[in-house]
Amino acid sequence: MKPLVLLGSGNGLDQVREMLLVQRPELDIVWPGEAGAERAHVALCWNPPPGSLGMYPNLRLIHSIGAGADQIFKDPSRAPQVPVCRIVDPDHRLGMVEYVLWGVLHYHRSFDLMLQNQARVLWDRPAQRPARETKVGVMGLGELGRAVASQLAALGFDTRGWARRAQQIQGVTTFQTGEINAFLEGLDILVCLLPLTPETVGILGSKTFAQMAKGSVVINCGRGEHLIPDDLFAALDSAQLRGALLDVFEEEPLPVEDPFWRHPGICLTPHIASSASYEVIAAQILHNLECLEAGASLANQVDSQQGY
Ligand code: NDP
Ligand code: OXD
Repeated sequence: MKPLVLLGSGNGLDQVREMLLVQRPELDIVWPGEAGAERAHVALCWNPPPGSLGMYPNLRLIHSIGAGADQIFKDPSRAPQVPVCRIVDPDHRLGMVEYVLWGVLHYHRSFDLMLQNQARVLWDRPAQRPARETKVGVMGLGELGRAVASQLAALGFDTRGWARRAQQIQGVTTFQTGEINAFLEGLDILVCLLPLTPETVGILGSKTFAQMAKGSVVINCGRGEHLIPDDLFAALDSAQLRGALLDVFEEEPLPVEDPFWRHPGICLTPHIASSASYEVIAAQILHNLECLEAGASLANQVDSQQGY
């Protein structure tokens, strides 16, 4: 049996290995440096260190154990002809819908202001408005963003969506890449559910914030590198933005000294907006191993040209 090698760490890589072995005990799943690793034909990855993929010349499949595969494309040693696959899970979608709905409602109903008031023992009733008067924009209308935009629209929010290609979602006004200004204009809440690619890195910066409504909010569930931290602090300090809900960071776990932890305008969560279960991740990897062995087409293959 040709080995599978585990590259990187975090996001449950150990648990995925255990789950795979429960289902297929005969699999030879090794860490770098363990016997046979150099012969690996499949790499299972979460944040593989740059330069690591190139150390396995027999790879026939590179599998992310998450929805995003950006960390794999960052490795310059990756052989471009080896297919890259990712996880797509309906429960992942539901988790993301719950998280973003919570975030949107938190700001739309001014719970952020009321929590601050409670800390000051202040009885003050922030103005409330109907959902149809709050403009929410979702960047990225893929497996996750599409479901999020659709549910926001179903709750009555004035919902916009932005993707590379033309999309149709009931109740959502959609825009394509070149229409970003019209998409952003006057938004109250911006949700980022984009993959990280050279085109989307740093997209949450001053230029974007300036086009949104005064006192608006950013929710970032994509990747830390989508956000330019100094631009966020400047926008919060000038009150162009009233708050930011951040789930993803350039370095995870977020270092204790990072100013994100302590800024009063920031609410942060430890990359939990949504996660696929280890059972589903293992089942999808096993399915793709079978496809590989049978020479059949792989599921959830990432477009290596686009990087997502
Ligand atoms: P998909 O690949 O299914 O969808 C990506 C979407 O982004 C598509 O609609 C695509 O447009 C759009 N897009 C890509 N590039 C651009 C661009 N340059 N301009 C405009 N739109 C663009 O991804 P998922 O929905 O599955 O996941 C999105 C991201 O969410 C992941 O890559 C990951 O980074 C993050 N994530 C975070 C989690 C968390 O817990 N915080 C959990 C899971 C994922 P088009 O439709 O036209 O191709
Ligand atoms: C991700 C994930 O890609 O958690 O962020 O699956």
